[in-house]
Amino acid sequence: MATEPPLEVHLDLLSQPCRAVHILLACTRTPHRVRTVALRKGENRTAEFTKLNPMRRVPVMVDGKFTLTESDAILKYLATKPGVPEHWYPRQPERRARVDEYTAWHHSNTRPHAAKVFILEVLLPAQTGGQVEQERLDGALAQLDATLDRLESMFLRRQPFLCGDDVSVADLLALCELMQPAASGRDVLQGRPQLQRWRSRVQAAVCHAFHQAHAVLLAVRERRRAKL
Ligand SMILES: N[C@@H](CCC(=O)N[C@@H](CS)C(=O)NCC(=O)O)C(=O)O
Repeated sequence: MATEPPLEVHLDLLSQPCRAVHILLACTRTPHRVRTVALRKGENRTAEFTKLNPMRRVPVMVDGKFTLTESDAILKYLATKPGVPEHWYPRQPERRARVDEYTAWHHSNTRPHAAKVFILEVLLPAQTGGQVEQERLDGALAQLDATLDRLESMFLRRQPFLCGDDVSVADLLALCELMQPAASGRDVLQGRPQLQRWRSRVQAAVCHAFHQAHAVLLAVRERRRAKL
């Protein structure tokens, strides 16, 4: 009998949504194979990868004949596989809707605002060799601050995790995004004890998977520190 090819994920661990997928796969012990797509080498622009995802973005998941893009869709697909603990993406309609509520909000709030800080502070200076544009960075930090306020006052108001009493895919998307500015040594949760406690709870819930997924990003931080 022919054996099923393992589920494949195309990832670059310097990418925030890719790390969320990586952590979920590790925590749920889903058998899979990682295909690394190094964005800095332009490996997302090859003909082969473009065939897989014409948008040339990671993450991409291939499960047999089924190819899926968009981290949100991939995380929810993986979380509904048989045997995966329910808390990642609850079945009960209201609880599931709470996760969907956050993930819908995430892509126009936490994601662009944290990513902009990283782009201005790390990516653009690395690409152009220029200085950080302080005025633009201050603007980005102010936008991120407003998003962090909302995370505290809305999503974490009465519960330990963003969408309830247990960790879900929403926490993975959020934390991986908020970690991205750490590449410059910036802790965006500094001075925010409520969010710091949430981060510790998520890290404890996913344990070694967090460190595995973030090792590459934190190595960037260490290399930058060594150059100072
Ligand atoms: N909405 C997509 C965004 C994916 C995305 O923006 N991926 C970035 C890395 S974080 C990428 O592949 N960028 C390559 C490029 O734009 O050339 C998701 O959540 O999966």
